[in-house]
Amino acid sequence: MDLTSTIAAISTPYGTGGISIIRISGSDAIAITDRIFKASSKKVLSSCQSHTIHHGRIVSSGGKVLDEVLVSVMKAPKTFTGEDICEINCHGGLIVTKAILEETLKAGAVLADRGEFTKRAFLNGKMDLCKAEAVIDIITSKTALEQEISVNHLGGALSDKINTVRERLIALCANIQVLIDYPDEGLEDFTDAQFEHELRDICSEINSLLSSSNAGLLLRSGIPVAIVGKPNVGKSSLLNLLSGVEKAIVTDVEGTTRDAIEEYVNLGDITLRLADTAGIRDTEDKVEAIGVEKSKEYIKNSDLIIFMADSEKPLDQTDDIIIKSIGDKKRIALINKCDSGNRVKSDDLKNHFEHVIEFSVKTEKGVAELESCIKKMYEMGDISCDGSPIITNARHRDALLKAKTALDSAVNTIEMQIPPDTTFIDLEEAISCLGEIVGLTVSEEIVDRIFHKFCIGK
Ligand SMILES: Nc1nc2c(ncn2[C@@H]2O[C@H](COP(=O)(O)OP(=O)(O)OP(=O)(O)O)[C@@H](O)[C@H]2O)c(=O)[nH]1
Ligand SMILES: [Mg+2]
Repeated sequence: MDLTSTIAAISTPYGTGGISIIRISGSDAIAITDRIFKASSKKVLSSCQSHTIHHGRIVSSGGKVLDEVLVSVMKAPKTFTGEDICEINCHGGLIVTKAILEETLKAGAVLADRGEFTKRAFLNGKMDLCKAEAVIDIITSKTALEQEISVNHLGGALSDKINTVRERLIALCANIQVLIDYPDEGLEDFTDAQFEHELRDICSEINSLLSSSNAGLLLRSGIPVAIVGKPNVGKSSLLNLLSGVEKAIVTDVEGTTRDAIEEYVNLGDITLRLADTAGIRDTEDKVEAIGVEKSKEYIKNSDLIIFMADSEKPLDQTDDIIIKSIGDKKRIALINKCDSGNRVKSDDLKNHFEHVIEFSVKTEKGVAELESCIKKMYEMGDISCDGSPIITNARHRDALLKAKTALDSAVNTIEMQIPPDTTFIDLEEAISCLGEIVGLTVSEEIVDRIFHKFCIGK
């Protein structure tokens, strides 16, 4: 890509609006704008300070006044693209906006390609590839939550995580390199056991990033919510009702759900990653016991807990234990099966729960109240998608999967008692895959493809 040209484009949506913005970026941006802009102050923009705004008129090459405008001047390097930028704020009519763009082209700018401003920001080192992709995700996000995740990525949450893991792999490789170069010396602080421990730890970091993505469902994310309660209170029935799919098996047998089941649920603007967990109780059954342990793990990792009680049976000690295990997490209590019982009262739970809803999966009583309660908690900032990075992008996921394959192969090698230096190639492969995500080792073709998804003017 030619970085020496100065580019221009309309950066606001195509159509009529209150104002439109024509953005010009490149080494001649200020000189070009000076050719078509007459400031009310009579100053030329090239003599103005950076990050200032100026009132005036755009005058065509034929001497015709096209519009009264505000022009902002931002000088490199502290700009979005890292280059000099002028932005012309004109009145929002389509004809006038296009006419001004035409004038910038006549004055020496070239029309920007799709995403070229952001691509220049990437090529000029203003942002890495994850952050650039976050820009497009913010523009295209359809829900408040998607937007929140993208802003989080733009802030560097994902890049930081990837870079840290990548640095750790590079350190491992450096140690191996020393062992290869000086086989007789050995490294005091780098035993085979330490190598294996570090390698496994890195694998689990990558696995946790991967588990935040969900292959089939185009990598959405949501607020992690766990439904907990004793066996048979109706947890699986609730998951099926809210998700609209019969995902979890429902029977009147206690201990039906053995393993946690997750489903995505859309509540208007927000998405929940809802988990149905195994009913918690003391059990001799080995499989069920593992499920119970997993339920406790889910409580820890969720942002909101929906505790369910069964109104056919009074609360007992097991309910108390479950409520205690919720700790200080945000919570809502549902008294389910209100259609057939009334042995649990709201007052019984008021001490532990600010929100108690009389509920029935069968008649759908309380569903609207539950939804509005969750929405309010989200809007108040009580619950959110957690700050840890979430993989929402298929390209990132593919690269992580490739890194995982390479690292799994390294772990296999170690398990076969083969010395760590033989894993060097696998580790290098993983480093390169992680580099692809942040754009350190990515091919030009991929960069082009990514930025082509952008709209013109961004
Ligand atoms: N009357 C009535 N029955 C319900 C309601 N919700 C669930 N049930 C019944 O309660 C039984 C248990 O439902 P599940 O959804 O399997 O309960 P669970 O909490 O997932 O149970 P475990 O997986 O064993 O922990 C089933 O027979 C359901 O049909 C309700 O609102 N009213
Ligand atoms: Mg169940």
